[in-house]
Amino acid sequence: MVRDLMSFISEYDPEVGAAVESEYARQRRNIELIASENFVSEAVLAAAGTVLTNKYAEGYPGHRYYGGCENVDVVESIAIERAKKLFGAKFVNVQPHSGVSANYVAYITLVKPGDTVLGMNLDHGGHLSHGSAANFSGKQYKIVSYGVTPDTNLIDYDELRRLALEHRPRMIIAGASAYPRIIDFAAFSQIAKEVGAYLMADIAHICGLVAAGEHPSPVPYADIVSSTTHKTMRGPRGGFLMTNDEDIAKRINSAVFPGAQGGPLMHIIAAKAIAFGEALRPEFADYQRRIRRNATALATSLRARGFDLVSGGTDNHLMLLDLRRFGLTGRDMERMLDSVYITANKNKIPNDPENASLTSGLRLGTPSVTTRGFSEGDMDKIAELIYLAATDLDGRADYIRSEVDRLCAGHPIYR
Ligand code: DSN
Repeated sequence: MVRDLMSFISEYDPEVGAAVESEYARQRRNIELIASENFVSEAVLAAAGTVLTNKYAEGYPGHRYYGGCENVDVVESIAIERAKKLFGAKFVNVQPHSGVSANYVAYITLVKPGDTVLGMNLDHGGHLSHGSAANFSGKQYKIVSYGVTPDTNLIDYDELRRLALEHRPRMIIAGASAYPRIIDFAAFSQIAKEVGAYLMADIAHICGLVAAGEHPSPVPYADIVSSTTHKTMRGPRGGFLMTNDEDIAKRINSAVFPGAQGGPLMHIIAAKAIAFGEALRPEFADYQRRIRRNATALATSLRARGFDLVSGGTDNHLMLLDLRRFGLTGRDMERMLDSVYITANKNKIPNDPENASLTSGLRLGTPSVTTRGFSEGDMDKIAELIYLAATDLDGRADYIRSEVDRLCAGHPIYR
């Protein structure tokens, strides 16, 4: 199916078609270790390419601002009901176009510009939208940042509580995009309650793990849970929001539309519905278990080869390498790996001496390779290839490429 679609595009518009075909070839050729990426099923891919892209449907099922919405109403209702069942949430909004859009809605639902918000420091593993100065969050709100302890690199819950008591934030954000350990949502909730703050949990990275019970769920604790659908969740690119509070649910709905967005992307909502349906099947829980096992195996094999891991390892789908012992920056390592067909991203480590364009760290994740069917044994081989790239790229580049080729040929995508 994927090939047929690409051939169709290439015949119709060779210029765009050639770029799409090259990207498909890159995805098939490379070992993908970017922790936030994945390969969707053919059904999710097909749904994203349906005629639903033609339909305007501002509003919500049964209450739209346009005629002809009877079919997209069915699709959106299926997506909502499946997400509710999957996460045990009372109210779900599946319209946010992305994770940042979902977070923006959480802000405008719960806080006013100028309010104090306590979020995780970007350099300690947080996300741009948790208060970075370059993002709307850092520009419109008074941000206080918490982080990890220097000795363990684990979230410092004592310091979090101290900051909350000192600054009395209106909202606390729990969640991260480069934190390899379990997040204690119950502890966050206790602190938020103590200071009378709203709790927002951003599970964009760990969504699939939460759905499968491989990471504790924030749904019983948080006023709003925001997420993407495309990372560990393995759906189309997009966002969604959950709450158990009926009043907050109403405020979320009007904050999404007309507050922050116009027409929802109904083709993407169809793809989200399919992804939530896939996640309700038993094999999805097995997939999430394998993501974690592969991450643990990769972390163990990298440590055995002398790599330092921030916090010493991983509990989830990702890990953060501290490359200083190898005399490399994250940018060096990202480029070196790219040249041998292994894809990863540079990332700051806590208290990083390098700037954001260089960084001392590299983030690695296992959702994509696990989707391809890579096993724990393959993780040791990947660790070996990363080690060879870091220590003898000139001498071993051909060997690394041939091993990447062999591994990827054994686990093709979209057969
Ligand atoms: N860009 C995403 C990530 O890579 O984690 C976060 O938005």
